[in-house]
Amino acid sequence: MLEEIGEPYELTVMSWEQGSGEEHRARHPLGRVPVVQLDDGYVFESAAICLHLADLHPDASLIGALGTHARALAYQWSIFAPAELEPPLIEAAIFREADPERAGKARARFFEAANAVAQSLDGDDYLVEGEFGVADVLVGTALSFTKRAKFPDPLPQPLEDYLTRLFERPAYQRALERAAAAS
Ligand SMILES: N[C@@H](CCC(=O)N[C@@H](CS)C(=O)NCC(=O)O)C(=O)O
Repeated sequence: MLEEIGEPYELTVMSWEQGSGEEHRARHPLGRVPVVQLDDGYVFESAAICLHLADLHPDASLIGALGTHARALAYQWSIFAPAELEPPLIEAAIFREADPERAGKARARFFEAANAVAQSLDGDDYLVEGEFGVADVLVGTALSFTKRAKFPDPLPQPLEDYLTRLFERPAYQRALERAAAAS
Protein backbone atom coordinates (compact mmCIF):
# COMPACT_ATOMS: atom_id res chain seq x y z
CA MET A 1 0.00 0.00 0.00
CA LEU A 2 2.80 2.38 0.93
CA GLU A 3 4.72 1.54 -2.23
CA GLU A 4 1.60 2.16 -4.34
CA ILE A 5 1.23 5.55 -2.61
CA GLY A 6 4.89 6.35 -3.25
CA GLU A 7 5.57 8.25 -0.01
CA PRO A 8 8.76 7.48 1.94
CA TYR A 9 8.33 5.15 4.91
CA GLU A 10 10.40 3.13 7.34
CA LEU A 11 9.85 -0.61 7.68
CA THR A 12 10.60 -2.44 10.93
CA VAL A 13 10.57 -6.24 10.98
CA MET A 14 10.15 -7.72 14.46
CA SER A 15 11.27 -10.99 15.98
CA TRP A 16 8.68 -13.12 17.85
CA GLU A 17 10.33 -12.00 21.12
CA GLN A 18 10.01 -8.31 20.21
CA GLY A 19 6.42 -8.87 19.07
CA SER A 20 5.37 -10.33 22.39
CA GLY A 21 7.37 -7.80 24.46
CA GLU A 22 5.87 -4.99 26.53
CA GLU A 23 7.03 -2.27 24.15
CA HIS A 24 5.13 -3.76 21.21
CA ARG A 25 2.06 -4.57 23.34
CA ALA A 26 1.75 -0.83 23.88
CA ARG A 27 1.35 -0.52 20.08
CA HIS A 28 -0.88 -3.59 19.59
CA PRO A 29 -2.74 -5.16 22.54
CA LEU A 30 -2.31 -8.69 21.10
CA GLY A 31 1.31 -8.15 20.07
CA ARG A 32 0.59 -8.61 16.36
CA VAL A 33 1.76 -6.95 13.15
CA PRO A 34 1.22 -4.91 11.09
CA VAL A 35 1.05 -1.69 13.06
CA VAL A 36 1.57 1.67 11.40
CA GLN A 37 3.00 4.66 13.22
CA LEU A 38 1.60 7.96 11.97
CA ASP A 39 2.23 11.52 13.16
CA ASP A 40 -0.81 11.33 15.44
CA GLY A 41 -0.41 7.79 16.78
CA TYR A 42 -0.50 4.05 16.05
CA VAL A 43 -3.14 2.11 14.07
CA PHE A 44 -3.42 -1.70 13.78
CA GLU A 45 -5.54 -4.12 11.65
CA SER A 46 -4.44 -4.39 8.02
CA ALA A 47 -7.78 -3.31 6.55
CA ALA A 48 -8.03 -0.27 8.83
CA ILE A 49 -4.42 0.69 8.06
CA CYS A 50 -4.85 0.38 4.29
CA LEU A 51 -8.19 2.22 4.17
CA HIS A 52 -6.78 5.04 6.29
CA LEU A 53 -3.62 5.30 4.15
CA ALA A 54 -5.83 5.53 1.06
CA ASP A 55 -7.69 8.42 2.72
CA LEU A 56 -4.48 10.18 3.73
CA HIS A 57 -3.19 10.12 0.13
CA PRO A 58 -6.11 10.97 -2.15
CA ASP A 59 -3.73 11.81 -5.02
CA ALA A 60 -2.84 8.11 -5.24
CA SER A 61 -6.51 7.40 -6.23
CA LEU A 62 -6.70 4.14 -4.28
CA ILE A 63 -10.26 4.71 -2.95
CA GLY A 64 -13.44 6.34 -4.29
CA ALA A 65 -14.82 9.61 -2.95
CA LEU A 66 -16.71 9.55 0.37
CA GLY A 67 -20.33 8.48 -0.07
CA THR A 68 -19.92 6.99 -3.56
CA HIS A 69 -20.74 3.41 -4.55
CA ALA A 70 -17.07 2.93 -5.50
CA ARG A 71 -16.12 3.74 -1.92
CA ALA A 72 -18.74 1.34 -0.53
CA LEU A 73 -17.27 -1.41 -2.74
CA ALA A 74 -13.78 -0.54 -1.47
CA TYR A 75 -15.07 -1.08 2.11
CA GLN A 76 -16.94 -4.23 1.06
CA TRP A 77 -13.94 -6.02 -0.46
CA SER A 78 -11.43 -4.65 2.04
CA ILE A 79 -13.48 -6.20 4.85
CA PHE A 80 -14.39 -9.34 2.87
CA ALA A 81 -10.67 -10.25 2.81
CA PRO A 82 -10.13 -10.61 6.58
CA ALA A 83 -13.76 -11.61 7.31
CA GLU A 84 -14.47 -14.25 4.62
CA LEU A 85 -11.23 -15.21 2.84
CA GLU A 86 -8.61 -15.34 5.58
CA PRO A 87 -10.37 -17.35 8.35
CA PRO A 88 -11.03 -20.49 6.24
CA LEU A 89 -7.58 -20.16 4.65
CA ILE A 90 -5.87 -20.10 8.03
CA GLU A 91 -8.04 -22.98 9.30
CA ALA A 92 -7.20 -25.05 6.21
CA ALA A 93 -3.47 -24.41 6.67
CA ILE A 94 -3.47 -25.16 10.41
CA PHE A 95 -5.43 -28.42 10.13
CA ARG A 96 -3.96 -29.69 6.84
CA GLU A 97 -2.11 -32.59 8.49
CA ALA A 98 -3.76 -32.90 11.91
CA ASP A 99 -7.36 -33.00 10.65
CA PRO A 100 -7.59 -33.33 6.84
CA GLU A 101 -11.41 -33.52 6.91
CA ARG A 102 -11.68 -30.22 8.78
CA ALA A 103 -9.04 -28.70 6.46
CA GLY A 104 -11.02 -29.89 3.41
CA LYS A 105 -14.23 -28.27 4.70
CA ALA A 106 -12.35 -25.03 5.39
CA ARG A 107 -10.91 -25.11 1.84
CA ALA A 108 -14.45 -25.54 0.45
CA ARG A 109 -15.57 -22.46 2.43
CA PHE A 110 -12.57 -20.53 1.15
CA PHE A 111 -13.32 -21.48 -2.47
CA GLU A 112 -16.93 -20.34 -2.11
CA ALA A 113 -15.66 -16.92 -1.00
CA ALA A 114 -12.90 -16.89 -3.65
CA ASN A 115 -15.46 -17.66 -6.37
CA ALA A 116 -17.42 -14.59 -5.26
CA VAL A 117 -14.31 -12.49 -5.93
CA ALA A 118 -13.83 -14.14 -9.36
CA GLN A 119 -17.48 -13.48 -10.26
CA SER A 120 -17.22 -9.86 -9.22
CA LEU A 121 -14.09 -9.33 -11.35
CA ASP A 122 -16.11 -10.55 -14.32
CA GLY A 123 -13.32 -9.91 -16.83
CA ASP A 124 -12.12 -6.64 -15.25
CA ASP A 125 -8.49 -6.24 -14.19
CA TYR A 126 -9.33 -5.01 -10.69
CA LEU A 127 -12.19 -5.20 -8.22
CA VAL A 128 -13.70 -1.72 -8.03
CA GLU A 129 -14.71 -0.15 -11.35
CA GLY A 130 -11.81 -2.00 -13.01
CA GLU A 131 -9.25 0.35 -11.44
CA PHE A 132 -6.52 -0.74 -9.03
CA GLY A 133 -7.22 0.30 -5.42
CA VAL A 134 -7.07 -0.53 -1.74
CA ALA A 135 -9.50 -3.47 -2.11
CA ASP A 136 -7.04 -5.19 -4.47
CA VAL A 137 -4.21 -4.82 -1.94
CA LEU A 138 -6.23 -6.58 0.75
CA VAL A 139 -8.00 -9.22 -1.37
CA GLY A 140 -4.80 -9.92 -3.32
CA THR A 141 -2.84 -10.37 -0.11
CA ALA A 142 -5.44 -12.82 1.24
CA LEU A 143 -5.50 -14.83 -2.02
CA SER A 144 -1.70 -14.90 -2.11
CA PHE A 145 -1.70 -16.85 1.19
CA THR A 146 -2.81 -19.86 -0.89
CA LYS A 147 0.62 -19.81 -2.52
CA ARG A 148 2.55 -19.36 0.73
CA ALA A 149 0.47 -22.07 2.44
CA LYS A 150 1.05 -24.39 -0.56
CA PHE A 151 -2.67 -24.92 -1.12
CA PRO A 152 -3.18 -28.22 -2.98
CA ASP A 153 -5.78 -26.85 -5.44
CA PRO A 154 -5.21 -23.97 -7.88
CA LEU A 155 -7.43 -20.90 -7.69
CA PRO A 156 -10.06 -20.41 -10.40
CA GLN A 157 -8.19 -19.19 -13.53
CA PRO A 158 -9.50 -15.59 -13.36
CA LEU A 159 -8.03 -15.36 -9.84
CA GLU A 160 -4.70 -16.89 -10.90
CA ASP A 161 -4.57 -14.20 -13.63
CA TYR A 162 -5.60 -11.52 -11.11
CA LEU A 163 -2.77 -12.57 -8.75
CA THR A 164 -0.24 -12.57 -11.59
CA ARG A 165 -1.37 -9.04 -12.48
CA LEU A 166 -0.95 -7.93 -8.85
CA PHE A 167 2.45 -9.64 -8.44
CA GLU A 168 3.70 -7.90 -11.59
CA ARG A 169 2.92 -4.42 -10.25
CA PRO A 170 6.20 -2.48 -9.76
CA ALA A 171 5.03 -1.33 -6.30
CA TYR A 172 4.56 -4.96 -5.21
CA GLN A 173 8.02 -5.87 -6.48
CA ARG A 174 9.53 -2.91 -4.59
CA ALA A 175 7.67 -3.93 -1.43
CA LEU A 176 9.09 -7.47 -1.68
CA GLU A 177 12.61 -6.05 -2.04
CA ARG A 178 12.12 -3.76 0.97
CA ALA A 179 10.78 -6.64 3.08
CA ALA A 180 13.68 -8.91 2.07
CA ALA A 181 16.26 -6.21 2.84
CA ALA A 182 14.68 -5.54 6.26
CA SER A 183 14.46 -9.23 7.31
N1 LIG B 1 -6.37 -9.26 11.69
C1 LIG B 1 -4.99 -8.89 11.81
C2 LIG B 1 -4.14 -10.14 11.83
C3 LIG B 1 -2.74 -9.83 12.23
C4 LIG B 1 -1.90 -11.09 12.39
O1 LIG B 1 -2.40 -12.19 12.68
N2 LIG B 1 -0.60 -10.93 12.20
C5 LIG B 1 0.33 -12.02 12.37
C6 LIG B 1 1.38 -11.97 11.29
S1 LIG B 1 0.67 -12.09 9.69
C7 LIG B 1 1.04 -11.86 13.70
O2 LIG B 1 1.29 -10.75 14.14
N3 LIG B 1 1.37 -12.96 14.34
C8 LIG B 1 2.12 -12.90 15.57
C9 LIG B 1 1.26 -13.18 16.76
O3 LIG B 1 0.07 -13.46 16.62
O4 LIG B 1 1.81 -13.09 17.88
C10 LIG B 1 -4.58 -7.97 10.64
O5 LIG B 1 -5.09 -8.18 9.54
O6 LIG B 1 -3.79 -7.04 10.83
